[in-house]
Amino acid sequence: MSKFNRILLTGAAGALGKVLRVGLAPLATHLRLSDVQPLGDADDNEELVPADLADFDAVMDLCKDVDMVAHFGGKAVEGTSKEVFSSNITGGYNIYEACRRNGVKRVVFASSNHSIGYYKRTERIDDQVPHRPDTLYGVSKAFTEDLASFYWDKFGLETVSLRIGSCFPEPKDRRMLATWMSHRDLVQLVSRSLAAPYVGFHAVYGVSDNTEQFWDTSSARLIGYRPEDNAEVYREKVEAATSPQELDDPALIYAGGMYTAFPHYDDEQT
Ligand code: 15L
Repeated sequence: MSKFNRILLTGAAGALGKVLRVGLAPLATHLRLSDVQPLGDADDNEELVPADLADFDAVMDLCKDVDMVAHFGGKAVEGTSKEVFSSNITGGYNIYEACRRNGVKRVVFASSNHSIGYYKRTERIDDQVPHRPDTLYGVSKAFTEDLASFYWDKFGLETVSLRIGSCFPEPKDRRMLATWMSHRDLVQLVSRSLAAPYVGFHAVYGVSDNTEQFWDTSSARLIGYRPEDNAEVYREKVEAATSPQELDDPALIYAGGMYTAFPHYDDEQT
């Protein structure tokens, strides 16, 4: 796979960021790592640049002399409107605008299945369906996907948008038997997204080769992704540890699972 001069990884101290810090190292001469959380000590090929994504000047500095960005920073779960908008919407805008001004070629964006969470698990959806976000968090991911599409059409800045299912060491519940992506498959998907010769604006579903699947994953195959893991090997363990859900439970009906049943988080603040 081609070697880049410099890749920026945002969210490098997060759960997936830590996996990619190791997994992407062979792809770049310099791996620039950023987060608001501590990043530890720098390895030989690493540059540590702490930054708040809501601070445009800091993000401008972050994106200088970078070939491509793996944007995994921001809030990774539902939150209050203030939290989600500042880290994911302002933060997403700052990344795209700083990439444009710095001439960055491509962003690999950690979107989420929650941008389309209100489709039912019985509907076979592909990457072309309209967004149906299930939370403010999902709305922020849908917003950044639209922003990415705009930056491609108007300014020629490419994006692969990864609608990640559930990326954990192992599936934790019955839904994740369909939505799970292993860490090994994550590294492959991000590597392929960085290395593909042409992507324009391209959305893909980030899941392993699970026997049970909610989404049409063919757009990921177009960029060479061939997942190696399958959640099925965990089925017995997961089913023994969890009870089946009621048939009218939204967490069972919709692909977004329990996120579709979350309240508005601002209500808890008042
Ligand atoms: C996500 O987008 C979250 O980041 C992750 O924590 C999981 O909740 C995942 O979705 C999921 O849908 O399982």
